[in-house]
Amino acid sequence: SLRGEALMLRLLWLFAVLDAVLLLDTGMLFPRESSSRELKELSGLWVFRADKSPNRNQGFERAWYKSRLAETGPVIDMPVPASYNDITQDSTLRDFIGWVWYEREVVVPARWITDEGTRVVLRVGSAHYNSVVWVNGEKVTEHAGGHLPFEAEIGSLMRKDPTRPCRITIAVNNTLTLETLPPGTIQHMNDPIKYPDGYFVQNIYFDFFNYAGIHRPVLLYTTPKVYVDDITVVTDFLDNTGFVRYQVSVKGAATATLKVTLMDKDGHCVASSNEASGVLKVVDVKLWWPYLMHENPGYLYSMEVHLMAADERSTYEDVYALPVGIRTVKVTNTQFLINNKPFYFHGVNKHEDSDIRGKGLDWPLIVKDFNLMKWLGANSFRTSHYPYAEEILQMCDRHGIVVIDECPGVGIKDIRSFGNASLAHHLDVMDELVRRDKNHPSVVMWSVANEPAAEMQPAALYFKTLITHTKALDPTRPVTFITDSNYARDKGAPYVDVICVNSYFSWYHDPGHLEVIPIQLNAQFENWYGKYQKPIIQSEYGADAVPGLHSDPPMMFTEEYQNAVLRSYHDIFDQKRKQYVIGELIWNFADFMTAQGITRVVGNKKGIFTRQRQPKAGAFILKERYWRLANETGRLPPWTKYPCSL
Ligand code: GCB
Repeated sequence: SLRGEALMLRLLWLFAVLDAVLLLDTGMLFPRESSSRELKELSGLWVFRADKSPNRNQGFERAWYKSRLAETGPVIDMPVPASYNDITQDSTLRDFIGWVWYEREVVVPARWITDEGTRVVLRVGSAHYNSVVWVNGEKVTEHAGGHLPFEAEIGSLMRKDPTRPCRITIAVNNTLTLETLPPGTIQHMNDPIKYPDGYFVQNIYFDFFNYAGIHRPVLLYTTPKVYVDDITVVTDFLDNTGFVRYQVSVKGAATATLKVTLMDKDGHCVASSNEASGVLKVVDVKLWWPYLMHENPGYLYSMEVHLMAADERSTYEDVYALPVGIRTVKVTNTQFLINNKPFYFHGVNKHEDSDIRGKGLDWPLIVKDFNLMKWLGANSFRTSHYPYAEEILQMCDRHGIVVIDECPGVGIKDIRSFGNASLAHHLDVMDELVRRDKNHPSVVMWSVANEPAAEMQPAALYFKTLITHTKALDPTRPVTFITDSNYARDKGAPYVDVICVNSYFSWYHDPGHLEVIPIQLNAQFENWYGKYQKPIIQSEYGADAVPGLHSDPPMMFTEEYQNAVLRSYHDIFDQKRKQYVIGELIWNFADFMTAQGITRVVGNKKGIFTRQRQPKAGAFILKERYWRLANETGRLPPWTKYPCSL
């Protein structure tokens, strides 16, 4: 029958794409407690010292990791997670470039040590930028790149001397080079008339403060020696049957017995299997829907994987539960489809940024931001300009906030950053990002870069390789890269599924001339669509507004001017969204810190909320619009339509 054929095709597709997602050889599952796994958060106060020696290398020369940090010099308290920059009154620490050293001693339950069948894993949620980690003076791992997690098994090391506490030392260096992501350069100023001896600065090509330190939780967790290393799910549905194609990878033993159970929200088993890979069929499926697109958004099942194995010494049991949202994503020439229904992105661009803690993970801030996004009627955001904390993506899964997941490929402006070493690192970062985020239903698209100098000749091959690689890693999600309004910077455009354009008409171009917006914005859309016939998202637009600054007629930097820019853009969006424009993301959700410069007044003021999350006038314009768009495009049943306030 036709339906049978469609079903067969679905299943074949699921199998084909899952094999691609499995190209990665190890997992990076989010650490979760279970009946077989314990977890110890190391958030709180760490011991800290910045290496202010002229070559910033004294810590390595004198092996600071060999003993307590307090024994080799002065130390201060440093909270983790947090950027270290804004914690003290010392401007040399705020603007520090080089290695900083963190240390923490931890005592673990005795059975973690005595039970040889237990793995103890040290996991750093993220640290910016290069990190080296020692346990009791022995190096256990290193990692290049902020914004993504890394881990090391440290059980055997701890067992060497079970009587003493375990000393964890982490050195972190925020120096950027032409081959890091984002790229940067160190410039030595050798003119003795102008600069002190040995003076240097770091140049960056992106517009946010280069906050550094341990930005996300550090923790220890245990698993049995035989354990669930990774799970990959790819979902689909036909009529009211859902399909969860999954693959579990096991480490530590050649064979293991598995039991995979899919539970609904109420804890009822809806499907199960005893295989390491297969398809779970869910009758009367409850799909994962975006916020404001359905009366019950963000529906999550829980996939419980239960492993049993044995060797000559012992038996092992591991349990891991993965939240699973069943949904599909497709792109046509003019539309973005979620569960086969057109989805219009009415959302924001964010930063991980706030007073005092900088880029450190902060639960009150996270929850406040979600409340603000929901108040605003935002159904989506882009993780400009780097991967955000997993904890944030989990919130998105649960609340149905759709995510464009961006890698830290921002500020690629120098031709030397298109070389082989840069590309190799960029590919690694995409691997790490896909490995970490592949199972989030909220993540619907990968963004490989923001505003690279894509007019340069080597960009064509660079982006072809990068985008093809990303699509091979994950054929289930579209890929984009973010361009600015310069049409010459389109070298990546032939390979992407969706074109994302940032533009600042009447701001960086024709400053003060609001009247140019309609003509220039219209031309922008017509040109990009005319050339590529791909759907377009306005991935950034906006204007700085210093809160409380007013003028009528509007002048730049006032709240009225920001309002006027928004209104003008919205008029054109309303024409084009009936055709091929599939979304609009304001720049920015909130004001954020940047490097100091003559165009920034204590940071970037394009937020519609202040850095303290209070609304500027523009927030109310956007709120009215987003709720109107939601009512128009969201396909909410009439009885759940929302008024303009919650
Ligand atoms: C952009 C960048 C963003 C900046 C913004 C601005 O195009 O993508 O990082 O902050 O413009 O305000 O200049």
